[in-house]
Amino acid sequence: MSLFPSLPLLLLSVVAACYSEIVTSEDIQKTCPVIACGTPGINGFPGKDGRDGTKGEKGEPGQGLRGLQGPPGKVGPPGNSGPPGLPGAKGQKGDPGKSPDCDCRVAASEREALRLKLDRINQWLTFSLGKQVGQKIFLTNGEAMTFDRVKALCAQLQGSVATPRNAEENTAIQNLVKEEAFLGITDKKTEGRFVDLTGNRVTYTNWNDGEPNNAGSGEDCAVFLRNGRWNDAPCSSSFLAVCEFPV
Ligand code: MMA
Ligand code: CA
Repeated sequence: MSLFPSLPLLLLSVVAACYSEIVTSEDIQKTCPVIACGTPGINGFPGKDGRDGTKGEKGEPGQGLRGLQGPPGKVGPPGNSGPPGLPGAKGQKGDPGKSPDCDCRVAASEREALRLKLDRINQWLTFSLGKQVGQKIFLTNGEAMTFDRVKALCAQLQGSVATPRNAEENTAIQNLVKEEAFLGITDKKTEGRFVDLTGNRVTYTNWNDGEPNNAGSGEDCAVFLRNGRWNDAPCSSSFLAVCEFPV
């Protein structure tokens, strides 16, 4: 709004006010005939300052340039560890493992270790019993029993009833036993025809004088005598169990 149009109005107002005051002063002087009037008093002192006005509204921020942002502060100390998380999802199924048969390197080393161990055990047995002949060893548990039980016992141990094939093996048995023992030789099937447990006729024999004689009610089993020679005797009798095993 321009100031120019209002200036004449302002001046007019001031003039009017002065005229009015002058008139009032003349009126007062004109109404003084009754009361003895002195000269007008001087103006009093100005009144006290008025009370402070109400606080104004907050001004707008200044126009000055804002300072640059300072460098980041130091890293604070690590916080406390949080609670354990929830279990993860189940993983995928793994690859199929190798078959034991395929792990030949380990199996071979284990086989070699076992073979060496068995060789040593065999040496201990041979040293202790001293009855190994070639690739065969004769062993006894010291018990006397019927032929059928000896046969079953030796088979259970993956062996067979002692069957000397030559003088050397016969001597080995003689060095092992101190009592009469069953041999793996019978003539059950055909009297007088002695065969081994596989049914083959034996080529080596060492019968005692006068044997085999099939004495009494029948003697179908071969028995090793203390002198190392053989006698035919009943299979139902009990004699020492001696087995032979391949080494
Ligand atoms: C016993 C018995 C026979 C053997 C004769 C030898 C009396 O019978 O052992 O088998 O042939 O002795 O004299
Ligand atoms: Ca006899």
